[in-house]
Amino acid sequence: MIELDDKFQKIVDDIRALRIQGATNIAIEGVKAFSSLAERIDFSSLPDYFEHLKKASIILSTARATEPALRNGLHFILYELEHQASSVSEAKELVSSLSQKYVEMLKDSKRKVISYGAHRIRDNSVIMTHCHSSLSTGIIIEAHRQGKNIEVFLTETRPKWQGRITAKEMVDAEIPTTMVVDSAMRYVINRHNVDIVITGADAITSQGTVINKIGTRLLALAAREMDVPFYTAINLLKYDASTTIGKLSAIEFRPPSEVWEDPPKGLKILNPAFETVSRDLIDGVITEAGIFAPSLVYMIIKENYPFMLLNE
Ligand code: RUB
Repeated sequence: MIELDDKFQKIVDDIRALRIQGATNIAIEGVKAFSSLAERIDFSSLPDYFEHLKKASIILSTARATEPALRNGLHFILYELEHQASSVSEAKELVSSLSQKYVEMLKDSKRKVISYGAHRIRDNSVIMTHCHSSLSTGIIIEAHRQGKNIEVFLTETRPKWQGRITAKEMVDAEIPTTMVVDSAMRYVINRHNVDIVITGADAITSQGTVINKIGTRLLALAAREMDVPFYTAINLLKYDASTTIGKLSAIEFRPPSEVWEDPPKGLKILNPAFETVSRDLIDGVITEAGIFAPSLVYMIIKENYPFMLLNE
């Protein structure tokens, strides 16, 4: 175990406890924390410095198991440092510009996802979403800003209530919004003329399977039953490169106490944070490279982000 300073440990704890929440925010705050740690620590030998950074990167990337956008950022910074720096001081000079570059890639891809996604929303639409995804809320708010008449239904998202973050953003933007309990998601699609479902995602695999908050597949199944198009708003920096070589994406399980703090003795509680949505349930992924079928993801990654395929 390495010694971590309080500043770094605080970010790791905030990510674990969901005080920093949503894949894009986690990736941005995670790479910033990594870069500022890399500037603070002192080692006379470059291999020792890199060894320390690699351990720090593992601690950050395992704070939440299902967050490839953070993992890809840390790999990107470490890979470039190892290839460009020949001393600790050179590495320290480089690290902040590399982390800024990755943060800019995340922000730029988010701007594009929001712009393309907003085009997809028709005037007079009823939109349904789940959990809190800054890409999905960005799309909805942009469509509203463009003067489209829209209405939103959202789920509360048990057990951590991320739907409330989405609800506040929608209400602040003055978008007519209704919240339901998670188990009412099919009811809403059936009875409230939902035109389009848009959710975010934490990860996408080489086969085009998307991973997002638990409940997302149920929403996709309900949408399919009623022939309502289901879209995933995702920047491709969330590609899980380990799936290219056959590994399975990890699904994070969180503490049972989030579901019930004081359960009766002997009760087992399962608290999966995420679940998969197969590509056949997804009409399109809304990405920075455009809107396309999820099965095309590997080809697009190869063209746009070849560095990710060096990770594993
Ligand atoms: C959040 C969640 C979001 C994705 C995408 O889960 O599932 O849909 O992270 O977020 P949690 P974004 O609250 O457990 O982190 O679109 O902001 O990247």
